[in-house]
Amino acid sequence: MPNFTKSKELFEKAKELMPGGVNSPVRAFKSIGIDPVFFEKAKGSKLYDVDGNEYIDYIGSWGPMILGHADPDIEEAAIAALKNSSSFGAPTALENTMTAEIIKLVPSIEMVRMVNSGTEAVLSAIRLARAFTSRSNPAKTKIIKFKGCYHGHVDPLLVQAGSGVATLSLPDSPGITESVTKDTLVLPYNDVSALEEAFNAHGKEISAIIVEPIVGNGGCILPEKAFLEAMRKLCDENKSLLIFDEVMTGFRVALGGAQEKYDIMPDLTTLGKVIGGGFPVGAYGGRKEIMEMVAPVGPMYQAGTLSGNPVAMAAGYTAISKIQRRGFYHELKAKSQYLIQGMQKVNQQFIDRAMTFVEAAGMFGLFFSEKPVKNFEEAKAADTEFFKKYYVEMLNNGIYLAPSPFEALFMSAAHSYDDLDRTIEAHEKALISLREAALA
Ligand code: KE4
Repeated sequence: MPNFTKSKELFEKAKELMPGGVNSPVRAFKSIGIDPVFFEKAKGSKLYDVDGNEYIDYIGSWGPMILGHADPDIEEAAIAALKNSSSFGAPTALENTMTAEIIKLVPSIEMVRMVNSGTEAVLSAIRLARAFTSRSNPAKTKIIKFKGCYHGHVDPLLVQAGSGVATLSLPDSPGITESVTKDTLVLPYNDVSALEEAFNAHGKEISAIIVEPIVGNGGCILPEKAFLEAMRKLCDENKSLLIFDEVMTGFRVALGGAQEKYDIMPDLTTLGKVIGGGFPVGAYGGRKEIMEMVAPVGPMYQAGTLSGNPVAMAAGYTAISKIQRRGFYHELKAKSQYLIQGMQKVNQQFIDRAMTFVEAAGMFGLFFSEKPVKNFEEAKAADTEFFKKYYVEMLNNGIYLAPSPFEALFMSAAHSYDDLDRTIEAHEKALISLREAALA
């Protein structure tokens, strides 16, 4: 049982200083019901907490650390940029280099704007979609999103569905008014008929669909190809825009993201995480005719003091250069599959403990459920209570998973097969311990 003394002391102090003692809610471990761990350093696939405990990391800072922590090339590039000043608030050649690379790698992007977070990328893309579609039809104000998809803390998207399928939404957080969410429709994921119904009822008013093309915020949930194809078709028929929120899937599930994996071209794409190499970076991009609506070329306003700053560009460019190495995604996929197969083999001893797994190369997930999870309702129906107990056992065994059943897990190039074997052993130890506890 690891010693968490210093983490607990720091957390008690942190709770006096920051809401919940954290700078982002999920880090507080609230859904698990234990205190969070404070970390001191990380290298490759390993995390080291303030009490000296070592963990194999499957969060990777929620996606950015696809090369592993403290990548030496990213460090070197960021330090070199830093020496020339961390920010100019003026154009730099590095922004040309970085944006040219994103345009080269993301199939649907012809022009891109750099911002400072995934949230900022999404709120800008939503504003841009409405600006673009309302030119030809001012009635186009509605946005479709899906239950279980999270797109950052963007007011119009922090909503829960009202009763029924394609209904207007209610704010999911105080401080957000109904006037902001009344144009948001929330539909079930992987439900083509609900999507068709929504367009039948509101097609003329739908400005855009925004979707996680592989869900990473409701647990890891794969799309049915027909679902993505239906979105593309309905948007074309109704002159609505399709926005792929690839903040998590971009450069994670394939070099060209989910749009390359499923060969579906969105009109706009949002990016983040991997493209920052661990620094605050987001981006939104798409067809040139849409992006030229953005100021100063077009009338849609969006701005940012540190957007495209040289340190983040140097780190991000190094990251998206290194992942172009031949076989990079093949290796990530093989590691995720190896880990899942090892855990499934262990599960044969626990036929009373059903588990399903999802693999999407550098992203994967697990549910304590009998059958594969296709949408958020089914994710919620999985044994989330058992997940909490399992989580604590794995943490105590030195495995750092996402502290919620409604998150994805992340593989990195730095994970070794020894890490994976240790994780499989920890998985077996956790299930045995929990079976013994249940029988006690
Ligand atoms: P950021 O503003 O956190 O950079 O990105 C928001 C965002 C947008 N779109 C998708 C698909 C995302 O997954 C995210 C953020 N992901 C969460 C993890 N579930 C970040 C972790 C956190 O909120 O602390």
